[in-house]
Order: sequence, then structure tokens, then C-alpha cells
Amino acid sequence: MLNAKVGKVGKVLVCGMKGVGKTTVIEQLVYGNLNPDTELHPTIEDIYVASCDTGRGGARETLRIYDTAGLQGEQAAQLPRHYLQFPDAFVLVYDPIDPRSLDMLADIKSDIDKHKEKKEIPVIVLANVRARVKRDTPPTTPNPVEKIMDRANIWCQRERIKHYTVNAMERPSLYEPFTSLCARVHPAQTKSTFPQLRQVMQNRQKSEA
Ligand SMILES: Nc1nc2c(ncn2[C@@H]2O[C@H](COP(=O)(O)OP(=O)(O)O)[C@@H](O)[C@H]2O)c(=O)[nH]1
Ligand SMILES: [Mg+2]
Repeated sequence: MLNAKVGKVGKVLVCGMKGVGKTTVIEQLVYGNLNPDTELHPTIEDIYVASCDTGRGGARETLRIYDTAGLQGEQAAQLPRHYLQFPDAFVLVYDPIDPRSLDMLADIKSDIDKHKEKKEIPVIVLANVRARVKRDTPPTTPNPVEKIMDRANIWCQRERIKHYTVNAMERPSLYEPFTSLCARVHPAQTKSTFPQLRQVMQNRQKSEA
């Protein structure tokens, strides 16, 4: 049987401010075993290998997902150079409770644009909305979360990038963004070559048998 993978593994970098839930999103996507009481340690750098649905008739492709330490502080909104060069796609995560985490994504995006060579590189934005809002602490401004997400939506439209609302504690909320990203990183093969190849292999197997 011929099922060797021809394509290469897609490398996806997940970045954003420290504490927005990057590691939680990835662990939930890959293992699906996190709950609000799971203890996570600050990330230095981790690599996850995920077999990801492409939404094309059950076809799966491999993504290598790079988790980063997360940016912190005013002047630190810059990714190390090598992070801008190797990925095939970027996932930018923010927490709509904290407007700084959104502002930081604008800096990251313009750095990505500066460093990309001509090719189009898929970028998506995830608003990680936490389900558990402490009800005994009233919000400081009316509906800050919605305001920030409106701003994010406008920015994403202008940048022509997709904006998704997810909740890292709800695994199904992560499927659509990563499925469509996976499909973009691994474009469908043109149909013409493969049936021929399969025919050749079948013929060869027959003659060897
Ligand atoms: N309740 C809840 N907690 C979350 C969510 N996302 C992240 N957290 C918590 O927020 C903290 C920071 O998340 P982490 O993934 O380590 O952030 P990172 O620095 O961006 O990787 C952890 O204690 C998580 O358990 C979420 O969607 N809901
Ligand atoms: Mg982390």
C-alpha cells in the first residue's frame, strides 16, 4: 500500500503576550486534557507534533507547533529574529481582558510582514475568552471585552487575517481555526499525479507477486 507522506511538516509558531493562554490552547488542542485547575509552568519553548484535520474528507496532515515564552513588558514586544524566519504559519493569541495583549499583536504582525519574503504566510488571531469571569469583581469599564474584540475585528479585517474567538477550556472551539490553518499550510495536492502513481505501484506489486 502506498501511503507515504509526500508533503513536508508545516511549522506553526504560536505567539503573544505571556499569560494569554498559548500553552493552554496548544495542550488542549493536542491532548484535550486541560481544565481550569491544571497547573501549567511558564513556557521557555516547547514543540508539539499534532496530526491535524484538514477538513478535506478526513485527510490529516502533520503540524509541528512551536510554543514560545511569550512577550512581556513594554519594550519587549519583539520576537527573536529566528522566530520570524522559520515558520510556515503564525497563530497570534490575545486575551480580550487585557488590551495590551492585543496591541502587542500589531507589533508582532508588522514584524512578520517585514521579514517575510514574497510568499503569503498564513496568520490567524485567536481571542482566548475565559469562561470563568469572577462575578464578584465588577468590570472597571462597561463591556471592556467586547470593545477590545471589536477593535481586534476591525484590525484583522484591515490586515486581512482571520479572527477567531476561542475558549482554551473548550476543545471544540479550537478545531475550526486549526483545521483551516492546517489546510492552508498543506494545500490540496493536484489530483492528476496521484492516481497515476497509484496505478504504477499497483502494477508493480502485481508483477512482484
Ligand atoms: N479558566 C481559564 N483559564 C485559562 C484559559 N486559558 C489560560 N488559562 C490559565 O491562564 C494561565 C496562563 O495560561 P498559559 O497557557 O500558561 O499562558 P501562556 O503564557 O500564554 O502560555 C494558566 O494558569 C491557565 O490555566 C481559559 O481559557 N480559561
Ligand atoms: Mg506558555
